[in-house]
Amino acid sequence: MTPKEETILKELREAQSFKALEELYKKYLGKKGEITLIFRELKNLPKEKRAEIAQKANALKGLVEKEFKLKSEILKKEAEKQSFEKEKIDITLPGKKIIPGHLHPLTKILREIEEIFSQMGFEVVGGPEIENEYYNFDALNIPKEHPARDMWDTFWLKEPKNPKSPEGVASRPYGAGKIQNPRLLLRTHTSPVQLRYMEAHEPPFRIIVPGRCFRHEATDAYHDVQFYQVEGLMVGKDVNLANLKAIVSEFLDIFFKKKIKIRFQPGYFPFVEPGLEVLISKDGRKWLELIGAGMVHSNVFKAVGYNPRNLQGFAFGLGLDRLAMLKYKINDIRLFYGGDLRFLEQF
Ligand code: YSA
Repeated sequence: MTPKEETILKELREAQSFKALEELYKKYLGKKGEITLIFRELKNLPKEKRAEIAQKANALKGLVEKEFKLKSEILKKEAEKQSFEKEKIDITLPGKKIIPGHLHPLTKILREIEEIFSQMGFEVVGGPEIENEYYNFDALNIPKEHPARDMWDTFWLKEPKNPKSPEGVASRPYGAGKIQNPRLLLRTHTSPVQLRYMEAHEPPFRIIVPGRCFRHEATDAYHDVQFYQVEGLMVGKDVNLANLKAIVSEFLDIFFKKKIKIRFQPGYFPFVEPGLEVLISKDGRKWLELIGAGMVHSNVFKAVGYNPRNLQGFAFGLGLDRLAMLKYKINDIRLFYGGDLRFLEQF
């Protein structure tokens, strides 16, 4: 091996990076590389020398290319090794815990309720949270100056200045055309949906209406400004109070998976006659009001165009939050709406 060949090989072997190796390749075999120039100069050499020089140049070129390939492999392996070291995964390290989301306790209870009533043949229907005075009060036999309106402290909505403006139209999308009293409010109970359903359907039927209600009242452990009710309505020819009692107590027994102690007592709601309240035993001694109920008043049937002589129906409004409180043994309704994860993560 000539000293020149030795120098070139040494340089190639000592290259520390791909970049350095590339530079060397350029230096010897690039367009203006030293070996390339030898080939270019061949034509200027005397004929007798050409063959010998060409042979030597070819040998040198072959040597450089071989060494270049070899060194490239070495550098590639080293780079791979380094990156493996860097990206090494320690499979013995404890993993990061992924906390899955889950349903809100009230949603769970809601689904259970829907399931039970569905099995009893009830259809689940919905209605608007923004209601008008007609459905929330008037058509439920609670006209404007009726003292019973005080039972439902109401959040009234501001009227749009121009009812024909886009905001005005958008603010009362529900049946505003035909009603006499379109003042808007946040519904105080789910009972208005009774009317909406009856206007559009013929008996016999049985429905439940789960939904959010709003009341402008002071909060305490059992009252909040927003809460959920589940309305029930069954209308037909022979529906009677015994049916109401049977359905309510059957539902509660299935829901709590044991025989539940309940008490029926007279209650007053203008849209039923007779009216009653269902109380449930909190701890065997104290009683909690859970449901308002009764037989649908003839004026309600008249408001939806039914003939009250041919029909009877029962209805009830159940406090879903209170049911959830009893099931989960929670002593303050406001915990459901506080968004405190320490509370919510327990379900
Ligand atoms: C009565 C007769 C019917 O034919 C149909 C429905 C009704 C119920 C009626 N619409 C009503 O709202 N009655 S109520 O004011 O007594 O409320 C019914 C239930 O909702 C209560 O028993 C209670 O469980 C729950 N509730 C009422 N106000 C609440 C509340 N839950 C939490 N916070 C509040 N502020």
